[in-house]
Parts: sequence; structure tokens; C-alpha cells
Amino acid sequence: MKRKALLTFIAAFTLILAAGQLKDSRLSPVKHAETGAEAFRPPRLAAPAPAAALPETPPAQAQTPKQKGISYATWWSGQYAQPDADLALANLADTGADWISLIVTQYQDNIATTDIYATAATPTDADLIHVITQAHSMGLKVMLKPHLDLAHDPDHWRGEIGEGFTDSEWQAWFSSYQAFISHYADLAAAHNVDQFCVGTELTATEGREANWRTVIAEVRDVYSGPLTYAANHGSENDVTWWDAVDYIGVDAYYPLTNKNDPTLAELLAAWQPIVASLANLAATWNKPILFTEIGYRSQDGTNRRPWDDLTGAIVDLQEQADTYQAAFESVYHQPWLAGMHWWTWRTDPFQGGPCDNGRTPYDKPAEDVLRFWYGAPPRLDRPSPQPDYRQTLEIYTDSLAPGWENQSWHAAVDFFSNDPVYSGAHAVAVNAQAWGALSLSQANVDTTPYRWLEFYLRPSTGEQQFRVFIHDENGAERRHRPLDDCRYTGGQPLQPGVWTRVRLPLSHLEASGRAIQRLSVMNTSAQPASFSLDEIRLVGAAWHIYLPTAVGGRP
Ligand SMILES: [Ca+2]
Ligand SMILES: [Ca+2]
Repeated sequence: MKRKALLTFIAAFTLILAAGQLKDSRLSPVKHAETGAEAFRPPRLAAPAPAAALPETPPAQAQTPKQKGISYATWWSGQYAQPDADLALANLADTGADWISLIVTQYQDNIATTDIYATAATPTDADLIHVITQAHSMGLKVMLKPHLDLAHDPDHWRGEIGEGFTDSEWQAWFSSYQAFISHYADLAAAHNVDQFCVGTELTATEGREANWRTVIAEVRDVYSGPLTYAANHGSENDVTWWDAVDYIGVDAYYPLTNKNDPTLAELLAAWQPIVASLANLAATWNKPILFTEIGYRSQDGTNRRPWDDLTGAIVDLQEQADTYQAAFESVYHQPWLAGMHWWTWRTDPFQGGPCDNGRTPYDKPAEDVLRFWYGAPPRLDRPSPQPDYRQTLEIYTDSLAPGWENQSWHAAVDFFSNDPVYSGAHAVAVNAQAWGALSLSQANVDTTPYRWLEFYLRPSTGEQQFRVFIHDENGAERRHRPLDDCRYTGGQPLQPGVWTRVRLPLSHLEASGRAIQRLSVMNTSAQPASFSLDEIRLVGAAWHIYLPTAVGGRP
């Protein structure tokens, strides 16, 4: 049980690390000096602007309607097939999107090697088939978009693969690439995938025109749907074989301004030369352009280097919403645009939120911009139920309630600590090793009358990280939730030496309306951690009319 908890966490943690590195890897990290958070402002939901003036050359007419796409990604085997991923996919469909770009990643060791392989992390074919089936059942079309990344080469990125190859190395690499991409083309054909992307951001290989024409011809031998290739922004004008695919694909991470807080007008102005260039490209090839990726973090300065992670930068929900709006206003009605696939949506149904600085728009103002342009109503703005403290199950106030037992692991626990306390005479003081946990058990507790698990938590240092989870009526460990999500901490991050109220919806823990046997607060900071808890309880809701939340509903 303890080992399982640890393995589950390591899997999730590795996934987060891997995902975080991907967009980083194309350039070295950028120091981000500016500070000064913006206050939250609701997103501007202007009416769609008329298309900007186009060049005299008749543009290629893209299909109508546009592909309203979102990239759907995980870098961990098994994740796509989890029930949580189905919830995340339902949330994606709820935005009005009608396409997903399904990501699967294989690897080569470094930019100088020629052997491409799946790792234990690569989503399995069964995972992909699960998503394809689910997506189709939800009315979503699927573009399969295999990616190639570097397993052991953190100073380079995929766009540099092949720099320095000899002729024989080129032949070896393309032979391996052909096997890799044909495998997924076969899968796409067998499972009615609606569109296929033959490559992504392999910039240094794009000059090998004959090799690429061979790759594409062999894909067409087995797959009859539309094809594209995803060129990194800036290299789309150098590709000499766009005639071989059906859409010019661009991963449109164009730098916009050099300001951290540009106005929407400034963002729109920054798009104008990009729009002109893309219109010319489409006209030159008489072929529509698909934004195979476009995306921005909810992070201050995201418009400056949209491909970059700007490590250490602060959350900026408005800048993400503004960059979404500027992109839609600038390109969405251009006749040459075939559609766009926003980067990115994850398999976590509780991703994003107002304190997250990542790329997902979920539960952020950018989601409302996306929904507006994709034709869906805004996020539900329903009243939240309030806690009803007349309806609680006290687990700890100044001592453990009757029936509860200490089942903590790798942790020394004092249930009668008198310094610090949040209230009363005592609190729980915990000294946990890495992956150690405060864990409290009780014969099956019926959670039906309650909506939240609530407690007060006081970390002793700022580096501490925690996850909360329960064991169900069968003793099975359920979904972990991290406490660095401010939706659980009243909008505030946990701070050292400060008591913070944690209020976790039982539904997020897969703990609502059932019997639970145990609840655990695990130290996941990889270092020993001292922390205190007080007033641990289950709390009911004042307005039962709002129970239960629907699938795909908001927390
Ligand atoms: Ca900003
Ligand atoms: Ca107390």
C-alpha cells in the first residue's frame, strides 16, 4: 500500500517533469526578471473582427468550417486510458472544440543518433485507441500527431536532429523515422483517425526534400485521410515540399511584443506582419494553413516567447486570455486558415485553475475566450455551495475522535503538540520523511452527508509539497490531489509558518457518496518535512440543490 502510493506519486511527478521540459527544450531557459502581478480582469469578449485586408493574390480557400482543435497530450503510458482522462476529454469537448490533436511521443538518445524507439513512458497503442474511440463517441474528430523527442540530450531539441549527419546517418535516421511514423499511420488507418501529421518541428531535417517525399508517399500508401506536417514557426517558408501534404502545418509560437503587459491592440498589431506572411505562403502553394499548434501560458510575458516556459515567472491569467483573443481576432476568419489546435489540454480533469501558470486554458479566463470563438457558452457561473458547519464529522480537534487510528508511515506524529496550534490546546505535529504521510484510518466512514474534507495546515518551510488522498471502502487508494492548487487553499498558496485552511471537494478525491477507510496527507517534497495540522473534519454543504456536480462540471 505504501509502496503503491510512492510509485503512483513518482509516476505522476515524472510525468509533470517530462511535460514541463518539452516546450523548454527548444531553447535554454530564460531568466525572467519582471514582477508585479496583474489584478484579475474578466476576458474581453469582443465580437469577431472582420477579416483583415488580404494580398491581391487570390488566397487558397480553406475548408469550412474551421477545425476547432485542442491538442490533447500526456507523456506517460497508461494515462490516456484512465477514467480521469475520459473526464478531461469530456471537459475538452465542452469548450466547443470539434477536433483533438492526439499526441504520442517516441524518442532518440540525442541529436546525433539515428535510432528512434518507444520507451516505457510512451503511451501505448491501446491508450491511443482508447482516446480515439472516446473522442469519436463524443463527436470529436482526431488528428494523430506523433512527436519525436530527445531522451538524453537536455541541451538540444528536436529541431536540431540531424545537424552534422553524414549521408549514411541520414539514410539510417530516415529509415528509423519511416518505421516510427508508418506504425502510427497504420494505427490511424485501422481506427478511422480523421487526419494525420507526418512530423513535428524537425527543422534540421526539412531540407531533405527527397527523404520527406518518400516518407509521405509511404504514409499515403497505408492512410487515405488528409496529411499535414507541423513546421516550427519561422521555418514554414523554407519547406520545399508543401505540395506533398494537404495542409501547411505551422506550430504558431510567434513572438509578439517585447512587453510583459501589452495591450490587446499591441498584440493585434504584432500579428499583422505574421498574417501577411502566412497569406503569402498559402497563396504561393495554393494550400490552406493549419495551426497544428498554438498556445500561451498563463504567465507574465508569455506573448514575448510563446514557445518558452519563462521559468519562475508569475501567473498572469489576463495575458493568456489576451493572447488567445489576439490570435483568434487576427487569423480565425482568414480564408487561408484551416483551423487551429491549441496547445495543450492534459489528462488531469482538474488541471489549470487560477493559480496555474501552465499552458492549459482550463478553468482560466482564456477558456472563456476559447469557448466564445469555438461557439460554446461561457463557463458556468453558478453559485457555489457554502459549507454548513452544523453538519460536520470531526476527525481531529484537540485529539483524534473516537474510532480513528494513526496509520502514518515514515512519519513521527504527535497528536498533543501544543506549539503551534491553530485552535484549542493541541494540534497534530508531523515529522515526515520524503514520501512519508500522516494517515488516519477508521472503519468505513460514510461520506454521503459531506461535501468537503477540511483541515488547517501549517508547513514549516516554503519548499514543502503535499498530496491528499483516501482509501475507499475496499481499501483501494484513490486519486491524489496536490495542495499547490490554490483552488483548495482559498486562493492563497501555502506559506511557511502560516496556518492555511485547506478545503478539498470530496469529489476530487473520489471520496464523495461512499465509505472511506483512511485519509492521508503525504509529504511529496522529496525532503523530510515538519508540518502541523489542526481541525480535521468532513463538512456538509448548505445548499444541497447543487449536489452532485455533473460530469464535466466545475469544482
Ligand atoms: Ca503580463
Ligand atoms: Ca486544536
